[in-house]
Amino acid sequence: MISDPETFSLLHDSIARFVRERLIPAENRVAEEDAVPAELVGEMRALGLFGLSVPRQYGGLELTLEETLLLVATLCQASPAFRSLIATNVGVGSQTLLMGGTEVQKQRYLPSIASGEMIVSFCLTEPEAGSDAASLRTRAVRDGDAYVLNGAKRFITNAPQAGLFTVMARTDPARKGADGISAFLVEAGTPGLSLGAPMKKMGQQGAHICDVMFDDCRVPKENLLGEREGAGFKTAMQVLDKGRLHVAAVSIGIAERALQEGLRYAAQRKQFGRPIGEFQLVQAMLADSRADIYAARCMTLDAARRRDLGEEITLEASCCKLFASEMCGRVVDRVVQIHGGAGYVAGHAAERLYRDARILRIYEGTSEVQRLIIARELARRHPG
Ligand code: COS
Repeated sequence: MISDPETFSLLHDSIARFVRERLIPAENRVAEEDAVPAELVGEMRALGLFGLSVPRQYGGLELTLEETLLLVATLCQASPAFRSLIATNVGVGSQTLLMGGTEVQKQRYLPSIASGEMIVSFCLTEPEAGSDAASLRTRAVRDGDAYVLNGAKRFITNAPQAGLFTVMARTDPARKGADGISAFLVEAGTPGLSLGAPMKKMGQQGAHICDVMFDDCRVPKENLLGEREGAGFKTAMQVLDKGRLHVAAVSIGIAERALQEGLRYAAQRKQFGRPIGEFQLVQAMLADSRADIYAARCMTLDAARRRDLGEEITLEASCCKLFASEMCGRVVDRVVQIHGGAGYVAGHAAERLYRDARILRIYEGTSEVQRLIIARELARRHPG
């Protein structure tokens, strides 16, 4: 849903210009230094990018989901590392607070999350609990006016920069599945909280992940999300419904950029005396990519509009995440193929995009998990 087309169009234009003039020229530096330069982080904050989805009363821009995803797709025409920096503040981090937090918790943290002063990380995955998220083992035991957390979280996006961690931990060991899980707001610097070294990754240099460890980490009882035990897993799943649409938008943005690279190369590169774009087998790869991107875009915006209207979109979000991330994999692969040997050489955008895109089919639920969710939702909506 676009709430105010004129204002949104101005905002979209300014982000598109920022992507073109500031972010794309900085991509190689980000990849080489494995960091987003501080001046660009400042500009991203000034544009309000960290608070796109946060309500105005907490200092954000309060965009609808459709508006947010349109901007995310545009932002992702530059290296996805830029989007990754705002991803947890705009997506899973802030949304956990918005969907499950008390008013006091929201007022305490959301303004600095919206401004980008505080980075928030979402801690669900563990070394032994990936796709089977409900089997997580991190424990939270009530002790007087606090909970004591012990356990470890894995592959946590933005953890090296985070000022706040939303942590899923088991408060009821008698319940092995989802019911025994609660969510906690743990501030960086809390004794007993420590970080592993940033992990080296296949792609998306400039975006950082690491392990987060809790060793007798005392968290005030007021930082139990929603001050309610046992609601953490469901909140995490609701948040992931939206998160999966974000990943679909990222996939659309990366694929769009890859297609532009493919079109440019096909027009410039000559073989057999002609630009390779004049050969039908190359044209077919470009045409299939455009059709793929268009389909992903239509379905993702449709699901976002439905969510904006208050519909439950678990099935649709998984369809979009599955289709768009697989689509992006196909597109970047074709674009490397169009580039031939040059597409395999470091320093070319096609080679980087190929590596950057691989994680899309894995994080926020693998393609296999999305299929499982779609099948379950189908069975639920159409009982025998
Ligand atoms: N919205 C609201 N509630 C939800 C929900 C959703 N999207 N998905 C599940 N729930 C609820 C269920 O209704 C169930 O509640 P009841 O017991 O009251 O019925 C509860 O949560 C447990 O759900 P379920 O039984 O489906 O849990 P499973 O252990 O079978 O796990 C999957 C389901 C596999 C879908 C889940 O573990 C998952 O999404 N795994 C992937 C994790 C992931 O995406 N990780 C990425 C890292 S985080 S960035």
